[in-house]
Amino acid sequence: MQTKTNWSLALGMVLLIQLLSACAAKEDAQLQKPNILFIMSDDHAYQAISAYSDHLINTPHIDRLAKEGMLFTNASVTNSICAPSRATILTGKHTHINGKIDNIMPFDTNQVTFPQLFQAAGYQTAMYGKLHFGNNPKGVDDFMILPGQGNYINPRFITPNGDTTITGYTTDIITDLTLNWLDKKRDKEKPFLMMYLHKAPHRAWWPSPEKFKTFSQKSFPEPESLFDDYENRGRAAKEAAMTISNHMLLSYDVKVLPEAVSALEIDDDPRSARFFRGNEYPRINDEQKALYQPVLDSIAEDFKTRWPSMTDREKRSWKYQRYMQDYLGCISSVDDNVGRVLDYLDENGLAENTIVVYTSDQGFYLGEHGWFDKRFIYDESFKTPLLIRWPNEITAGTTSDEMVQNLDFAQTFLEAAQIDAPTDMQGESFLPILNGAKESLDREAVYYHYYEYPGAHSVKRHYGIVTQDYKLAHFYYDVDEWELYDRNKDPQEMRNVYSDPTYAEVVTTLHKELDALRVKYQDSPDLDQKYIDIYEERRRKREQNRK
Ligand code: SGN
Ligand code: CA
Repeated sequence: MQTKTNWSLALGMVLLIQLLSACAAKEDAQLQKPNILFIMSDDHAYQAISAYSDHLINTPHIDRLAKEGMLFTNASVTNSICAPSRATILTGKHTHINGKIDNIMPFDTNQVTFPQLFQAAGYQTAMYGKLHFGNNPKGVDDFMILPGQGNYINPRFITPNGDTTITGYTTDIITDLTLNWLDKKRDKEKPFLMMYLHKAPHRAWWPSPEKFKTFSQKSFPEPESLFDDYENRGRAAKEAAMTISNHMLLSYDVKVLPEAVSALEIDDDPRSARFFRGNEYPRINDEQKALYQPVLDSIAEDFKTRWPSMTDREKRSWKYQRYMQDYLGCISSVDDNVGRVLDYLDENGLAENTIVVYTSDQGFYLGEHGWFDKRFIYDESFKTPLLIRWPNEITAGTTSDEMVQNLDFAQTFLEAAQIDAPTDMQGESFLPILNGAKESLDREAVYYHYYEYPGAHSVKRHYGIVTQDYKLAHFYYDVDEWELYDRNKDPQEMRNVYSDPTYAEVVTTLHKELDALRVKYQDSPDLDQKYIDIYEERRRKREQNRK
């Protein structure tokens, strides 16, 4: 009897020990799961990251991610505009499937977004900064997001417990919030997913007072195509309303005080003065004003002295310089702040097992083709910066020219965290590229579709296919034009060779491949029409409301 009891006791002990160690192993596995720090800025052109090219600015902190990780030279988006890009990132689905075709269309919140899957799998999750999505995020334990586009100075935030306004410069503040959560708010026993989302360098490109001062003294090289005349292209490029010459506003964009503009009796667009009279400049306090005003005065002075005698070309160059000074001033703050966060990871032993991603919601024109803004399938807006560091898995200093897309992020992160991805996501995990398991994905081409037309900047609707060598696009709705670019021979995309007989075979092949991609991703002429009808309906409603 005695013996039997001892035996059961011993067995019980063994079972208990096994159970405890199983729990510990589970906890260990949970702890070993990588953290994800997803850093995204808004409208950050890869041309303005020195890991890609240092002709405009040095971004030493963002560059660290390339030096210590992987730089993607061919990363792109599926629809080059803010909210649609974010919807694609969150759902892992193309615009025509997740329904967020433009910045206006509401997002159906019944859809699964990847942070929800991380949260359900035991991750600590948070989001700070610009979501610009129309809805509050789902699947995050904590968030503070800017309403809509948000403000650069003294921004208001939406939080789970109501609104709050914080004094200071938005890029610094979003970083403070992020660091505060990492340091004080999260459960350090669990892996984390942090979405750290900058507003900068979005229009109207408003740098911090210090950067405004220093960058207004700098000058920058002009891109070769600054004076593009859009010959050899279709109507879409000619009719886009995003030129530095005609659509970049003197007060709103390049910060010439409205008094200086009217002193020269120039008819600036009526919307232009709103920067100084609307919700941006007037929200700053006296202390901030004392820092900004002297720089604004000297810009106004320079403008009044030089503008009247400038040729049109010189005016374009002058505006380009002002644009770059402000845009790059914003980038410089983003870079400094990325540095603060990377330092935090280093100092807290988090660097090794944290996947740090730096990207933008799309690319941007920095004077190429005479433009600012984005939207087109052409490279500067179609491509987006992407740098990823994960010391445990990625070989430092590697470069990949794989055609990865924002469509792939969700599945990549989920696979890295060993969480099952829903089967209806449309991307492909590029984890094998990151950890070197594969040299390339089984992907010959990517698909693109832009919708927001008629709309801001008048970039016509188009869809297309991009391979390593070519780009074929169809502009439709109020045109029916095809464009083909030879990416190797014409990297600046200055010559549409669609009708050039030398490319006849390429055209035939690409048409077939494009049709196949449309089928693969379930896009169709019916859906094109559905999304046109939505615009027609919106227009009818607007007209009715006017009556
Ligand atoms: C605003 C900007 C546009 C910009 C869109 C979309 N105009 O409308 O220049 O293209 O946002 O940007 S502004 O006069 O309000 O600055 S997005 O990044 O949100 O898609
Ligand atoms: Ca954007």
